[in-house]
Amino acid sequence: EWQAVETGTGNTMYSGQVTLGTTQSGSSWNLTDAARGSHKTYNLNRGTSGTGTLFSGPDDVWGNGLPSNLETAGADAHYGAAVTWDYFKNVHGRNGLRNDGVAPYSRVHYGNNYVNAFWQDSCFCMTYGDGDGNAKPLTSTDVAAHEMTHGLTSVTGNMTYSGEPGGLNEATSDIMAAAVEFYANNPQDVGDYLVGEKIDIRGNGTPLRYMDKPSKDGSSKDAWYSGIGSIDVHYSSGPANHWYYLASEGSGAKVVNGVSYDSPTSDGLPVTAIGRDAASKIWFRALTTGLFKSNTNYAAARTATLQAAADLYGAGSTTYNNAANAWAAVNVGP
Ligand code: ASN
Ligand code: ZN
Repeated sequence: EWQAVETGTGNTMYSGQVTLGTTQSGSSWNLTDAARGSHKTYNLNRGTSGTGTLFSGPDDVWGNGLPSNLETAGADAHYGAAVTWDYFKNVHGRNGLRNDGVAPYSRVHYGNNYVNAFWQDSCFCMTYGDGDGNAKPLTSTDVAAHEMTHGLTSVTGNMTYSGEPGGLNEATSDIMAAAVEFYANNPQDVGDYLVGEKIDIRGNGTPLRYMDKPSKDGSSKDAWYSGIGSIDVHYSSGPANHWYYLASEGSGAKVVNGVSYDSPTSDGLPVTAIGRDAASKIWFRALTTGLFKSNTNYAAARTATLQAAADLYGAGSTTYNNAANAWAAVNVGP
């Protein structure tokens, strides 16, 4: 029995036709990405435990773009994990979540009509439901990057998943999800500061979250306030998501990749952009070098990211000062 590293074709639901890392074993192919830590994608076939079966078949073409073809969600999840792996490696120099060259694995078709996706430390894996009517798998690139980033957070800053640290944990996943989507530069899924805009969980075409003005979702907060640690972590993420948008793009009205944003500031002062690459590098450094910790709250996240900005760009540099102004704009001050 011999195995070969292959490049397959994925006909995804959310990202059009993409290249997938696959493996040929004898006369069949499977979704094992040998070039990316042997990341594997499994079909749970509506089960809720174990790994189900590794996607494999008689050819190296995966899915047909429709959710009724069970390979389609597999292709999306396999692609999302690949671009997230590439982003961490090529942009941040991190060889896998634990920096050990080993990938987590992915499971799709979890349960029946299951409208969520999640990361688990226990299996070191990401899992995706098929959504309402089993017709909208939660396997878009930004959702995959969000869940995979939970795995990165777990082995680095590990911010406790409640209170302000929980909001920062969630924001870390949204921030890296946006960065990965821009990095992937997929024509069918342009980079944006929206989370989950492809999976239509609400059924009305609106995204799950907005980073330019988080309160647009009706629940998230645009700025820090003293009680923010008591709300759901997917809403207390708002000020950090807003910091990332403001730092990346600056305040005011703007169009990026055809999407319109308008980002007001809580102090009424304008914020000048440092650019998405700098904002992402600052956040990633704070997360992965011991600056973010299990009990990091908003005030500590400001201190940590400004330390990261000082390390990368110099204390008192323009980038440092604008990163600080973006924190002031979400009501996190010294
Ligand atoms: N999709 C959710 C998340 O990653 C799942 C959860 O709340 N545990 O945050
Ligand atoms: Zn999350």
